[in-house]
Amino acid sequence: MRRILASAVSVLLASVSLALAPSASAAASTTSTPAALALPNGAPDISLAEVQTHLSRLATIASSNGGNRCTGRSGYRASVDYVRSVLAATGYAVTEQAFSTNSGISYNLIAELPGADPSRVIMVGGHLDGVCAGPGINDNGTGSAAILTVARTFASLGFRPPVTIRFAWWGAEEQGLLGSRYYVNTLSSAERSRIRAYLNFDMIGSPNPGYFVYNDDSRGAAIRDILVTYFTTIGITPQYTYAGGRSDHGPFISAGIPTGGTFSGAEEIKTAAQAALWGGTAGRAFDPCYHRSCDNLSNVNSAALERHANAISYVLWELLRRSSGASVFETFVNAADYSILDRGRVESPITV
Ligand code: DPN
Ligand code: ZN
Repeated sequence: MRRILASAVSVLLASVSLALAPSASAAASTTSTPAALALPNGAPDISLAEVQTHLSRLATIASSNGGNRCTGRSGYRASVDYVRSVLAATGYAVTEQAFSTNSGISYNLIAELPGADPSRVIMVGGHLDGVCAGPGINDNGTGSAAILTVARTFASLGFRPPVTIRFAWWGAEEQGLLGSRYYVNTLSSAERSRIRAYLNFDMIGSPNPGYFVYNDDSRGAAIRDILVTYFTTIGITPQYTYAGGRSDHGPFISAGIPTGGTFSGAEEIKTAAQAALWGGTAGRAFDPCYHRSCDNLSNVNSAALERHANAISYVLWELLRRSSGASVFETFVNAADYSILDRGRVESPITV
């Protein structure tokens, strides 16, 4: 596993550095192992076990803080402290952004992996808060834990991505996207224009799961298409969802930043056609415990969580690949048969 991740990244590193040192690619092609356990585009596989570890820590935080992790209460502060400490132990410099709400002070957490070109940033985020009615495990412990695992996995590769990857855990989503809106509104226009894409993950382990790809931002069409390709490649037929006003990518859409994301469904009822596509129970909500006290660890479908968590890695890797410059990749792809560098792939017009 380690070796395979390392080989996947050595391919990326070699391709990034090719313009400077062509011999690097030759070295990589002779020493690398084909990325058998990597995702179809060579992206690092995300450990379900690690996602579940973070998720159960969030569940414990809820149960020891009155059963919730909601804005203005101790369970939210403890959630921030947990994610922050994991990131710090991974070597990230973490920024906390405090803002006030009618329910009290809330916090956004931001951490980044600096890129070779720091003037371009890809953001990945989800909300860390939950409702006060329950522990908020599917909504949105799942997205929070998966993004944390992606942040740790990408950091463990020890590479410098071609552009900066910035991870965000938002506060006060449940009060109306307050954290993400605060973040976007307080960016200078120069900072805003550095953000080339925002990827959002909110509810990705629903117990009667769906496989939805956001389709609510025309600027994010290329991101949407990457995610559709990912699901199709792993044998799942995704459907589009129009979630724009309902999660933290909303403020980014309003700011003109390309967005995308995946979703496993909330209170809506799974149709017979959807059950035929994805399994599960027709006529039942994707998440019957949505915003309720039963949104606990048993309210998560681990297969769905693993697939959606891997979607994060896949889309991030694909955007990094595209941001490195096609000519560099094409030169390298001739040297070895790695699935990571699919020369025949149709390029999207997105500019990162
Ligand atoms: N965040 C939840 C909500 O605000 O209702 C559920 C949701 C997540 C809805 C993602 C749409 C997309
Ligand atoms: Zn949510």
